[in-house]
Order: sequence, then structure tokens, then C-alpha cells
Amino acid sequence: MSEGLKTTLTRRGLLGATAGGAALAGALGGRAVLTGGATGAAALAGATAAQAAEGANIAPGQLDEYYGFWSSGQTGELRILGVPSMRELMRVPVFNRCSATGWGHTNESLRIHQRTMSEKTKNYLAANGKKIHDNGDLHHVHMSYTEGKYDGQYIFMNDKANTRVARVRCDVMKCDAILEIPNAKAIHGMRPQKWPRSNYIFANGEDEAPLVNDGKTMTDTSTYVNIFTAVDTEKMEVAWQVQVSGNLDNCDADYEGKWAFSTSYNSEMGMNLADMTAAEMDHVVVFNIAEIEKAIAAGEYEELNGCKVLDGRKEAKSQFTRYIPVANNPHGCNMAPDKKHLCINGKLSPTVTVLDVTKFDALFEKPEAEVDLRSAVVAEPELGLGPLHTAFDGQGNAFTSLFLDSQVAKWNIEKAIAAYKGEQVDPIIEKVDVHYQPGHLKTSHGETLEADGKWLVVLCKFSKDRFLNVGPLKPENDQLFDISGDKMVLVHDGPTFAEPHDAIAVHASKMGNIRSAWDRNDPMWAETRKQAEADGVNIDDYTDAVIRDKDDPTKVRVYMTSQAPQFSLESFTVNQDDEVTVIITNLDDIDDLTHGFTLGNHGVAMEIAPQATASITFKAAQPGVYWYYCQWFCHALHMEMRGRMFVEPKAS
Ligand code: CUK
Ligand code: CUA
Ligand code: CA
Repeated sequence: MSEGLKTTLTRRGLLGATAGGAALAGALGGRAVLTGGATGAAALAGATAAQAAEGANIAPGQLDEYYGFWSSGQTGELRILGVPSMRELMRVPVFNRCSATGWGHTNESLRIHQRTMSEKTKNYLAANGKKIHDNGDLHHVHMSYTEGKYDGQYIFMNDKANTRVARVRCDVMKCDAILEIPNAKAIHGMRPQKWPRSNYIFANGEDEAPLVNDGKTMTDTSTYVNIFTAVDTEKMEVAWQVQVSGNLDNCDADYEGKWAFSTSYNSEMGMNLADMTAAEMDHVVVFNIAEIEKAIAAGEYEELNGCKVLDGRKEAKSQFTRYIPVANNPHGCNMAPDKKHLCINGKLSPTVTVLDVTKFDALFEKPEAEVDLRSAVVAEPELGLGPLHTAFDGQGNAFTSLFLDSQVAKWNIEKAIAAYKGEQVDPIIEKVDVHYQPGHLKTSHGETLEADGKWLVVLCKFSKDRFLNVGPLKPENDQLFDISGDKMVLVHDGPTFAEPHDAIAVHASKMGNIRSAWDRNDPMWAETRKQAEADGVNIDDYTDAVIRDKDDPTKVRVYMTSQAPQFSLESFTVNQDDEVTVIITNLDDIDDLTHGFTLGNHGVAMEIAPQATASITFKAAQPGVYWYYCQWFCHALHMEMRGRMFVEPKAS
């Protein structure tokens, strides 16, 4: 038997046999057992699977019922998928440099990138010949909430790599704000406040470092802290920060607007693996929002790098925090839509610790040392190996990803509570195999009061043999389950590029505000508009102009418009070493008529969507003739949509 065939038989055999309930026979007998040996029960399960697959089948031209907003991990962008088809609909560049749209190069995007950039970062970048970080590690995506439900306004996301949080406007699906968070390091867990609305984004700092990180102290870990940050979502500025004991991993918020909570895998403050896993217990930090806001209003904070910082460390004995002990090295932190139960996923422990958040008030009635911190624990079901995250169906059931077991466990919260009280009940309803090593898993609307129990997406970290081999680097595998019936039914394998950590599914009815053309007055190019006015150009008059800066004659601004299949300027002339800014307004306003501007051999390209104005700046360092062209296929004469830039040689 060839190696390839053996692999096929073993894997496929095992797979099918799981559905039939005869793993060993399947593994030994392969396909023959599968087709020939179906029992009555297996046939029934097959029918359910067929129906479920039918429900996930979106025919060409048909629209999905849900928008899926996907993290892309180290690619740094936001992705939009259709659910249940799992078709990728769009990529929204955020923490990455995008070749297609010019994100990270256009002036409009650079302003967004640089708005809150610290001097330290600017200096670092300048020293490396750069203006922005062109990478990011985008783990978590969440929509803004109003009263516990998605409101279709914004998507928020974190960048663990460069300690940032960003906001994407849902009306145009573009990033409009990036916030570099001072003091904290490596923003990981990130969630919006759910009630009364998302006034804050809560953001966890994962890496420990000296609070004033200037090289004066480095190896003395007693000077290291971690920072929990609340971001004002309107201003996209830091509202306040709290210093904590231990580090911070994932976070969530309740449905009453009273609490935020974060897991910590390094309560030990260890600097290596052995030390980070040394303790028997780590903790969940509970943040008391009202107490924190009171102290901020009363001015009882320290100001550091422009942020209001409170001390919520254990030794500060504050009313800002409580540290609830949970099994060592927890990971996911998931609030159930029953408004009551918070699930802390064990990772190293095979358990999920269920906390009743209505018992948290009692933890703050006396000083931390005098309360039973575990009094809020109401269940601790043992589910399997490597629990990372939990999702909910809104009907009292939970789904927990088991990284090491490559499974998802479906279990019942009330039964887990009964079992914790000593009743003889098994909370586990079903376990299914996933392929392979699942991290986050998400149910449709499962993190809102409208959890509908229809779909479950499981983001698998490994795909191994599930797809054609594409080399040593393999895609991830995002699997879709229909969870509307008694059984979880796998209906789709979705290969994805590096590396979705998290996703949400939002019903299309929530997304009615999405535009097909820009508003000419959009704030995205407000600064560009101001510059035009200073140049005596009204960009809404669509006049062409080549303007040399009055104060700095080496700067030239070129204004033109695009309308299929032409640029209004078929050529323009600049001098060698001029700093050239090209500003283009797209006059087309019909659906899907995007133009672009790409300047040959200059590394210059940008998107100009219908009714948008976009601009890009570069140095004309070499004399000669350079063609620019529209890179978005827009018209039968799209190839002809081009023009020339003449760069006059410097007089020698
Ligand atoms: S996550 Cu960021 S390490 Cu489990 Cu939310 Cu993947
Ligand atoms: Cu305009 Cu192609
Ligand atoms: Ca630990």
C-alpha cells in the first residue's frame, strides 16, 4: 500500500466511522464498512447531516443569512465571510500594508495609523526608515453592542504584536481609528462593554514590563506590571487603566455593565515556561466598573503617558479588583447570554469553571482578604483535554473547544451546576471530532442576548490532511456546524490563511447601513479636503490642478478625477526630487465602480471607490516618463485608463 493511500484510508475511515459509531471497524475496514455497514441509527444521522448540509448550501447568486467577521491573526486584516456558505467576501486592511487598496501608504490611512502613535514608536520607525508598523497580530474581532445586542455600527479589533486597538466603520467597512495603547504591552483579550452600550472596549495587556520602560530597570521583575485598559469607543482614546497582579489573557464583560473580567495564566509573574506554570492556581480578575469610574471622577489616579492609571494590584487592597482563584493557566473567558454565567476555560485543566456573576457584589462587600473568593463558582465540569473557549446556543447549552482532544464538547450549564452540587448527572450532551486542534469557536449571535443556536464555527489551528497539500505551511481550517438539531452536524470545511483566532456571525438584518458609494463629505478625507482648500481647489468642483507648495517649493500636489475609462489628467509634469502628492476623486457613483491609481515602478497604488477622494505621496527621485494606470478593472477600455508623469531632470 502506498503511503498516500494508507493515509487516505486511515483518516477517511476514522472520520466516517465516527458518524456511524464504529470507530475501530472504520479504521480497519475503510470505505467498505462505511458504505455497506450503515446501521439504522447511522442512516438516520446521515439524513440529518444531509439536511444540515442542504441548509448550508447557498446557491450561486443567493445571499448568506449572516455576515461573518473574521480575525486574520498575523495577516493583520479583518475579513468578511458569508455564513453559512463560508465564502470570503472582503478583506479590510487594518494592521497590515495592503497592495490593492494602498492602506498603510495613502495619506488618509497614514493619518489613521499615526493619530495616536507615541514619540517612542515614531522614533523607532524613523530609525528604521518607516512611517508605520506594517504588521499586526489581529486576534479578536467584536461588534459594538447596544443593550446586549449587536448594533451594526463598528467592529473593534486588537493587535497583539504592536499593542493597538482599532475600529472599523460598518457603513463603509473601512478602518477609521487605530489607537496605540500606552503603558500596556501586547494587547491580547479584547471585548466591548455590552450594557448599556459599548462605551468602552476592554483590552488586556499580556506582557509584563516595567511601568516606565526606559531601560533603567530591566531584569528586576518586581518592577514589572500588567495593564488593563478601557478605551473610549467614540474618541478611540484611553479612558482609564488599571494595574493588575499577574498577566492578562482573555477578557469579557457582563450584561449589566457592572463588571469586566480577565483570565491570567501568569499569576506567578514567571519569565519562563516552568515558572509560568508553577502555581497550582492562577486567577480571574474581576473589575468593578462603578468603583473604577468613581475613583477616576474623583481624580484619584496617577497620570502616566497621558493615561489615568489606577492601582488594582493585590497589594493595593483596592475596591477596583478581585482575584478569583481558578485552575492553573486558564485561557478563554466567555459570558453566557443567560446574563448570569461566566465560563473560564481550563487549558491545562480539563475543566471549565463556571462563575455566577450575580454573586460578584458579595466579593466587594468586604476587603478581598475577608471574602470567600471562590463563592461565585457554581460549576466546574470536566470536559476533556485542553479546554480553550466556550460558546453558547441561548438555550442553556455550551460548546467548549478541546484543543488537545481535537473535539468540541456540548454540555448543559444547569446540569453542570447540579453535578457540582453533588447530583448524579452528566452535563456532557455530545462530543464531536474537529480537524484539528480547535481554538476559538463561535455560535451565531452567541455572545449577545439574541443567541439563536443555529450555527457554530470552530476555528481549527491545524488542517493537516484535510486539503490538498500546499507545502510545509498549511492553511487553518474553519469548520461550520449546524447546531439547530439534537446533533451537531459538520457541514463545511473552510481553509483560511494565517491565522484566524476569532470570529463572530452577525445576522444580515443588523447590517442595513452599509453604503455602496461614499458620502462626498466623509471625514475619511477631511484633512485632504482642507489641504485642497488651502491650495484654492474645491475638490467637489472636480477641477484639475498642479499646485506647487507656497512655503516649500519641492512639494507638488496634483489634483485630478477619475471617471471610467479616464483620468481627467492624461499627463502631469514635476521636477526630479519633488515630493509629489496625487489626489484623485472618483466621479463614478454607480455600484461597484472602483478605480485605482498605480504609478509604474514607484511602489505607488491606491483604491478610489465610488465618490471617494484618496491621495498618496511619494518622491519623484528619477527623471523620465512614468505611466500611471487604473488597476481596478472598471470598463471595456480599462487598459486605456492611463496617463504619464514627466519628471524633469534636475538642472546640473
Ligand atoms: S486567542 Cu489569542 S492566542 Cu484563544 Cu482569543 Cu488564539
Ligand atoms: Cu478605472 Cu480601471
Ligand atoms: Ca500559571
